[in-house]
Amino acid sequence: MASPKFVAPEGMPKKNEVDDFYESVADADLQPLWVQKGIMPNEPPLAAVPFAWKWKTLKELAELSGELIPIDRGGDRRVLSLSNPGLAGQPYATQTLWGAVQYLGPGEVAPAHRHTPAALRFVIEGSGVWTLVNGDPVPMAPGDLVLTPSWSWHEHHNPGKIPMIWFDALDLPLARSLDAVFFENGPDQMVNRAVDPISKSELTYGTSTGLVPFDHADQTLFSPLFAYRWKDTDRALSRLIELSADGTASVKFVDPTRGIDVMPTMRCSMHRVLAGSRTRKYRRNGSSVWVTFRGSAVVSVGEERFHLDEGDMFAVPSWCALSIEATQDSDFFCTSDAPVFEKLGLAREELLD
Ligand code: 1HN
Repeated sequence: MASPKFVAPEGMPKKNEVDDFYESVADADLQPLWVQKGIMPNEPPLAAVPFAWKWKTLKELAELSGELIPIDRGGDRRVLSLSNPGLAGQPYATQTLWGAVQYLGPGEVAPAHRHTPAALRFVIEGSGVWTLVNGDPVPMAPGDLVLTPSWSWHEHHNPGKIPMIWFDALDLPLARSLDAVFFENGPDQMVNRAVDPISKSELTYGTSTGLVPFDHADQTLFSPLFAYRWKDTDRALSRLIELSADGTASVKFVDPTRGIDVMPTMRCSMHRVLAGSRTRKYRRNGSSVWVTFRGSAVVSVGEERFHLDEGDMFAVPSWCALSIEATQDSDFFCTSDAPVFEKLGLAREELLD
């Protein structure tokens, strides 16, 4: 005898029809919005965590890498990346930024290459290194910011007697997430040249404040000035802090021809906080990576508090409140993805005190 057939009452979906529907949707590689959870959260669900790396450890391991690991084609760069413990083992400091220490021993060369991710160096210690940026030799010294913008050829040379350690930042995680990464090795033939004390880029764009060549017609999106010298940064901060009411002063590194960020994906800034002073507490979306260049301070990032000394680095993930209280006169280098957020109309900021 045939089993009785139950028919769903008028207006009620038939269970089998619904099941069949979901199966058909999945088979068609589609997904209904109404079953998604958390696709549009009230606030960014963060993976990266506030985190600090101590200089003592960074330096010890960078030096050890110098003893143990050769650099040549293949390895190319002796770099230890800041790996945010919230990012599941990825070699990234934040969701969008690569941060690292790079070690170049005396007599060593990191060979030429270029990539679409933009990079910058902030020098922490050492001397005698120069970086060839698109054929222009740029000497490096502590406190200097050196740019190697997207797709610019670069190679690092240490003809000196002592090692150099610098902080590297790249927009690599961002570029990766946009499927925008391209990479190319340069010729194996090393350049071996005398280095001018001042790069062509600085002679052209960096010697007189507010003056750039009359016929400047650069079509690139990045600053044609590749090096920002510590003596200039220090002088700007010293003068600003004279005028400051709260013992803090900040400068932004800009393209001298346009007054905009040095590169389209990374903002660079330097912050001075005098002993006993505290910066205002704010949070922004987008993330940043910081280097304590000088001094010591207590920094609060989200729910965390870190005691920082010279060389210590820290990551500020998106939407984590930040404030810095100096215990000694302190200078911090910072790089962030703020230009991206601003250009895309996604920037948000909240002052918390
Ligand atoms: C790179 O090219 C350098 O040129 C440093 O010094 C760090 C990290 C990932 C990919 C490329 C450099 C890098 C890098």
